Amino acid sequence: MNAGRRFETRAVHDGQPPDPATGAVIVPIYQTSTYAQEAPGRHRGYEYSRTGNPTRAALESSLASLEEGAHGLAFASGMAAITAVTYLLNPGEHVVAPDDVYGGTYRLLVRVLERYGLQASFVDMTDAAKVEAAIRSQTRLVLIETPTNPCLKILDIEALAALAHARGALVVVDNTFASPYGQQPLRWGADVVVHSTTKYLGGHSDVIGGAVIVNREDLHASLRFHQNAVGGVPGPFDCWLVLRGIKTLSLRMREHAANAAAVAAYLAGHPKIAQVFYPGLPGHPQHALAARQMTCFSGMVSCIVRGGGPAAAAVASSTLLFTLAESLGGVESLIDHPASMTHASLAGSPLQVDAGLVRLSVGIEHVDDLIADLDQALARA
Ligand code: P1T
Repeated sequence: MNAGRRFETRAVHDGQPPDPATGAVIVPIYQTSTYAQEAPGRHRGYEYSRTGNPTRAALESSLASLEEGAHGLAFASGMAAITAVTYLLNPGEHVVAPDDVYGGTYRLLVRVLERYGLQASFVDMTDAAKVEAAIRSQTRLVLIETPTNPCLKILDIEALAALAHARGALVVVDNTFASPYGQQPLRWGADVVVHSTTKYLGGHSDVIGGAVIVNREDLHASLRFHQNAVGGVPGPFDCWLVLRGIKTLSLRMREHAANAAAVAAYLAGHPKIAQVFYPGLPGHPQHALAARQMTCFSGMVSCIVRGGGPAAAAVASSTLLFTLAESLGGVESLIDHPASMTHASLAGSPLQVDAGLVRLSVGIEHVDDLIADLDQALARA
């Protein structure tokens, strides 16, 4: 690891030296399930690909470097990564999570893990007093998502970590929306970082993956044990795709953010838009915190369309360049209607999202074309 080097350099090189066997400049896809042993138990560090694979090891090392952590672990999806973190908990323990959170995370905590004896509370984490009040003696984990999905609230990692640690809870940050280019949660006191690598890290909408990054050796040992014991690992080709995406992460994030800032400014001036959420806008309620905590405001923009659900659905159905689809973080722009798509699992719960909300994953196309596309879609709505 080259801790002294800049992010852009580490993204290209760390974990990815030329292959020692052949000199191949790109880490090979070690498409193998198992490894020959010289004698029983005598091998070159790899026994079986659920336990370890050289392509996955390269990705894990790259991820650790990007997040400035000691250890990275790769998983088959973002949900598999979050699930792996919950293996740190025991029945009867409690999680505090944001009231604005990815629908799949809510579904996991409430509809799966409650059956196994875990409890979860969802609170507005922009208010430290509400987090303080939600923490119980059984609280073992404070799960932070920042920016939150889909309303892009910015949560103060340093302040929440101090509060959680004082009460004996671990702090996990889902850093998917910021990417490691935009924010390094371990620096602010987080114990664990998770990612859906499906998004900005992969960057090309062609792979599903997840990651966990930690510094603490005890957490690493437990997570590594469960990664192997439970088995939600990614295949070598998927690891290779994420590794390739990582090399251009900084270039893409700068372009995503520049385009998103222009799109947010355009939407803020549009008469059919009631409210815009983008942490880079000076009017965002946590803009000052975002400017302090983030090194890039990322490419996600959400807005409330006047006229509620039907108007929002009409806009989402009328764009030509922004593809109507779930997910985010790829080079191509996507548009999402959270209430009926990514956050449909919150329907009927206290966390249900506003039907007038539209979420944009702003890509790296020319910004004039993106704004023209939104302009024609809003004109039709
Ligand atoms: O889809 P998967 O790779 O399993 O990642 C789940 C996940 C975890 N955390 C956050 C913050 C996420 O946004 C996601 C996935 N989100 C979408 C698919 C979406 O469109 O919001």
